Amino acid sequence: VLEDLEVPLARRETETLFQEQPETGNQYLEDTLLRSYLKTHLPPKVLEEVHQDLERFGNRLLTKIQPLGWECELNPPVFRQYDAWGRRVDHIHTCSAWRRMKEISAEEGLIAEAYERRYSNWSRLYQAVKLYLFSSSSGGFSCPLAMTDGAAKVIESLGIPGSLKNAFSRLTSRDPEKFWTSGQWMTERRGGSDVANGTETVAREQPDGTYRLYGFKWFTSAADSDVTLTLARIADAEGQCTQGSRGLSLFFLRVRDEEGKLNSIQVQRLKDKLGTRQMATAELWLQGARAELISAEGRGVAAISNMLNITRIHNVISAVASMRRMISLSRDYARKRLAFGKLLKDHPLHMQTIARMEVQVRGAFLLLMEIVRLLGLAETNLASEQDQLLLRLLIPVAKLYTGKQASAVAVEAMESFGGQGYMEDTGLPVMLRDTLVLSIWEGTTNILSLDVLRSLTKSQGQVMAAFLSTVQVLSVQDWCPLSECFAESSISTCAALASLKVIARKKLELASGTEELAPGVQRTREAIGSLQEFMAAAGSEQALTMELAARDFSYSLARIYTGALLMEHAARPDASFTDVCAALRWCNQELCPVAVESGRGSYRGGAALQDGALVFGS
Ligand code: UCC
Ligand code: FAD
Repeated sequence: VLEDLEVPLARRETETLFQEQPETGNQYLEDTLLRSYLKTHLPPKVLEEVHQDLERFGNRLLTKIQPLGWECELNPPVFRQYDAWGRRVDHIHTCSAWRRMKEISAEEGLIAEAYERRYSNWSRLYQAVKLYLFSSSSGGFSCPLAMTDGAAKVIESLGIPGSLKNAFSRLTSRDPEKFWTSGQWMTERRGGSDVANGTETVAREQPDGTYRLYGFKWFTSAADSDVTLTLARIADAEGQCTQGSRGLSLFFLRVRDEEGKLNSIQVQRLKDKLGTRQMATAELWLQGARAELISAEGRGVAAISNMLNITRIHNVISAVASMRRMISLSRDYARKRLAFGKLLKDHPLHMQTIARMEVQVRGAFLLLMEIVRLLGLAETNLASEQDQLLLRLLIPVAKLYTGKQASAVAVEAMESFGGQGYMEDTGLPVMLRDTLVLSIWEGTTNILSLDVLRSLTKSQGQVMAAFLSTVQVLSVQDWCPLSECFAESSISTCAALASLKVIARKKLELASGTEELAPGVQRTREAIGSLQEFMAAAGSEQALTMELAARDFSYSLARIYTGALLMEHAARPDASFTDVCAALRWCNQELCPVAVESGRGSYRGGAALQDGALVFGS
């Protein structure tokens, strides 16, 4: 009888016991690193205005925008190919929350801010901060915003030609009625990395000087966008096209007309994606889509690279934002969840796990801020040549590194919620899935590692000049072995690296004044030395060495530069204990993996043969 009574009692107890949901508050107010960064770098007047707006925005995100983001997840786009009467309509239906995100983006000036330049060189950084706060609540709308920003950048860099004035003002508008978003159609079936050989779309000139495009675009995200930039090959009078990169030109086109009718485009289907399901990614047939040529003929890749560099920065923003959000939730959960008689936060091993993620996000955040700071300088003609070279180098470095960091952190953070982390309706798996794409789109890790090499070898003269003037000023000739044994291309590689090191050194000099940071400074200096030795040795090796080393080399640049940034931040007079801990911990990892792997012979021809044998088992 007693047992009968106890069972329902126990059940009643369980029925009334709920695990508390992890939550975050106002993301801006809770982000101490963000706030300390802004306080350190922004001029006081700018800081005052920006602070007020960000606090307001943080509240809006929490109360209004986050629920809309979840609605976008629950109501993914639906494709309707035919109407009830059998007519082909190719309609991509998006939910009202998605459409509201578009309005909010305009109201908040999420693109406009960067182009109005109210705060001169700080406008870009301010825009990036708003996008960073918006990202994890945006229900995937960060994606079209990235491409919209990229399109605006391309148009601005062309001097805003008359024919694109309207488009530019809409892409950068604060008026929800006027605001347009853009797509970025680069990938075709034959290849998304090798765009130069993968693009088969043909452009035929029309008597009025416009073009009609014919081809198939294999991935087109935010296919509900108003306009797009895309690549195609111009056919000559005989219908012949130039193959390779030099045959590609850049086009602007409106996706639909005023009535919403597609511009001679057919939607084949929507992609069935692992994540980013809130957003429509379509396969499109261009069947004579009317378009405007906006680059010089054959300069399509170079022209669209302005877009790529912006969207890659947005990728970094999303990577950092997703890490920050996962860790904030994980932190909150640790305060609420009991295990073995105490809260998770009182289990040292659990805290170590979260602290390791925290060090990662701090480094990534500072790297992001550094890039948008440099971009802001470049856009207001305040950047030195060296700043510009650094910006070009750091964008692919940051994109490839933070993409991988974000995936690793998302997986680890998911585990920190135990089984609940795996439950769909907690929203945590959504974050994991959406994070995994960050190392694929906008250039995969390997492709961006090769882009890092491209950026080093490309502007040889300028880099050399920047290098020489910097070394003269800072008397660090000993930093770069410009020995005669270097091949031409290696010299520019070496020079670009040296300018990177000079910056790192400047930051380190600041940090070396703080005694507690000394071990970190020491480790970073050693890593720079190892990098330098690697470069000296690589200079006399075959090109294969640098290709095989490209990924580890890029990781080394990311880790060393980020270490220097963390140290700089920790060397501020009002730095906290945790700033110092984060810097030291970052520097305790292997900062120069390329030197370690090189020492193991990983980049020799023999290693490449072994790789092939290992993969194919022969
Ligand atoms: O994935 C996509 C959209 C996803 C949805 C939106 C996400 C938004 C962000 C997240 C927010 C949530 S759109 C597709 C993205 N596709 C890629 O990223 C392509 C990846 N492949 C590459 O990056 C390749 O390296 C290519 C396509 C750039 C290689 O092309 P080429 O033609 O073979 O390369 P070349 O011949 O080396 O470069 C041609 C010219 C050169 O200039 P010149 O001719 O003056 O010497 C290069 O220096 O382009 C220049 N160039 C660049 N310049 C190439 N890349 C760059 C660059 N990054 N910056 C400056
Ligand atoms: P491939 O180029 O076939 O690459 C396959 C693998 O080979 C990769 O791991 C790559 O790193 C590796 N590889 C290739 N070449 C080399 C090399 N030389 N050295 C070493 N490794 C190499 N594209 C658009 O244009 N617009 C969009 O809106 C868009 N939206 C997307 C949305 C989603 C959700 C996804 C997943 C993709 C989207 N893409 C879009 C496409 C995306 O940009 C490409 O998938 C990506 O650039 C890779 O191209 P690919 O798929 O052809 O892979």
